[in-house]
Amino acid sequence: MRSIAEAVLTHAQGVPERPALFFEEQTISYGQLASEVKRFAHALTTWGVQPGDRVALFLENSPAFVVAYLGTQLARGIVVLVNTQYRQVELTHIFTDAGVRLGVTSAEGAEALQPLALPMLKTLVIAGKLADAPPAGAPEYIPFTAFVAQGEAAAQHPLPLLTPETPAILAYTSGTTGRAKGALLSQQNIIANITSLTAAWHWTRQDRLLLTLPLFHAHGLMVGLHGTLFIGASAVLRRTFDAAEVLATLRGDPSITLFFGVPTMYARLLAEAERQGAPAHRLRLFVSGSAPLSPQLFDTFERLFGQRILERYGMTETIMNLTNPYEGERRPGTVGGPFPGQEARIVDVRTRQPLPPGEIGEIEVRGPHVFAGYWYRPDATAEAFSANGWFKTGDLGWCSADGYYTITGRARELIISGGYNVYPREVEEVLAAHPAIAEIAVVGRPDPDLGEKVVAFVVAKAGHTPNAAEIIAFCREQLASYKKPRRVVFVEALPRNALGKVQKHLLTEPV
Ligand code: MLC
Ligand code: AMP
Repeated sequence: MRSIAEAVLTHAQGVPERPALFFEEQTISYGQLASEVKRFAHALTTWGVQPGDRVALFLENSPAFVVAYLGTQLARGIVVLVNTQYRQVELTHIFTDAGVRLGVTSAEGAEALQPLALPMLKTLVIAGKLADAPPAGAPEYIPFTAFVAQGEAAAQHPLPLLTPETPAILAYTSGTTGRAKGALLSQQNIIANITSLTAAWHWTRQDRLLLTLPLFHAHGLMVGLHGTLFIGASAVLRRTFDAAEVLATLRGDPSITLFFGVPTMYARLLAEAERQGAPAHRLRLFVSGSAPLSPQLFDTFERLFGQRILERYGMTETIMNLTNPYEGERRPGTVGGPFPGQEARIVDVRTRQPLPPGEIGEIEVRGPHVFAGYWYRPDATAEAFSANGWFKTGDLGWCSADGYYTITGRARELIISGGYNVYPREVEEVLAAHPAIAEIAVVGRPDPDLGEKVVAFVVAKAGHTPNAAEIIAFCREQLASYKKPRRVVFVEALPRNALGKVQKHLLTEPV
């Protein structure tokens, strides 16, 4: 199998009636999914998509997302993933940097894109209710169904074959500077990783995943959706996560066997289960990742749900790296060891030499799952690798003598809030432009629900008295809402060292 799209076409030939996706009232079989995907791919080629062209998905979870995702790859386009919370700063950067020609979005998404100057973007395929006709100068709109129908006439032409090297996904992920970089993943990265992952977690065709994670990030897409479609299993896809609804589904649907979530989802499930009682369920596996799962959450979950959560560790550039065992000890507070066919090690941050068990250093990984590089950023790509193809994750940790990795911190400045990454620098850059702000420092603080929350320390400009609400609103206008400060602390000055660098560890807020 060389791609997830090919896997879907193969399942469609062998078992066309088997359900692939359940979404709201719809049941979509492999046969139906494959024919929609092929039509979408043909429609793209008819429209003029060339191999390597970037097609952005700026879309909530829905079958249309899955069709457009696989269809784009089948037509040899590169899918650009876009979080639906992104606003003008992120959208302008991603669409421009990736040179997106065609976008698939909702009517609301089209509204968010319209005022931005995006000269490369020619057309938007609108899934859902069509917005009013676009104003002059804005991209052309085509309704999703009409677009897919254009593929009908071309359906007899063969589609080009995907090879392992074919670029598949451009996923933006930030770095130490405020600007996100596009991590380019190939079909080989995807297939190598999902082959290891499905084997490690004993994923079979009989499994049914309750999928409430967003499809525009690695966890929902490259673990949840890829695993399901690769193996020929099924998923109950939800638009969003809602703790009460998930509990009701676990209680009422004995066919669900798998659930994957970020720690915030587990914290909310537990809070809800404590209110209404834990459901009797038939799941064989709960997986957590994207942010640290506390041993306390692990224990309480085991007590209430009778299952030890399997924690794993991944990253956009590498998809999944480390996993606790399916069989064997799932050790709380650790992320286990490398998936089959992949390698990991701990190195000294300065010398880049491997460290013995028990010593803290940076985690490096290597294998066929590791991306080729950042989109048109050879400098950043070179910096991301050590000698001999080891990828520097930027995460700190140690490995026990028996091979379990524990993540202790991050070499880069990063806040993980509810499983979403927030780079302080990006928020600082936006807020530094606020007319009443002289200086700003953004940090992460522990939060019982989100794991970490965004807090801003602000020095007001002389003669100005900004309030927290207006600063938060200013941030929300330009950036994804989850990046806004949850708390704003006004200070006289920021602590700086002799070189003038802000010493964030000295920032303290009044209780
Ligand atoms: C939503 N909000 C958040 C937030 N999510 N604020 C901080 N952190 C978050 N994670 C804000 C919204 O901006 C909004 O603010 C308000 O909360 C309500 O929005 P909502 O859409 O109703 O949110 P909710 O349903 O509560 O979302 C919580 C959540 C979601 C946990 C379900 O954050 C989520 O799906 N997280 C998963 C992210 C994920 O998939 N990460 C994987 C990345 S891949 P306002 O002000 O607008 O009302 C990766 C690699 C790997 O990391 O290893 O997996
Ligand atoms: P992203 O770049 O959005 O893919 O986020 C990847 C980052 O999420 C990693 O570099 C880690 O910092 C973090 N992460 C993922 N899984 C875990 C985990 N199980 N425990 C701690 N951090 C994690």
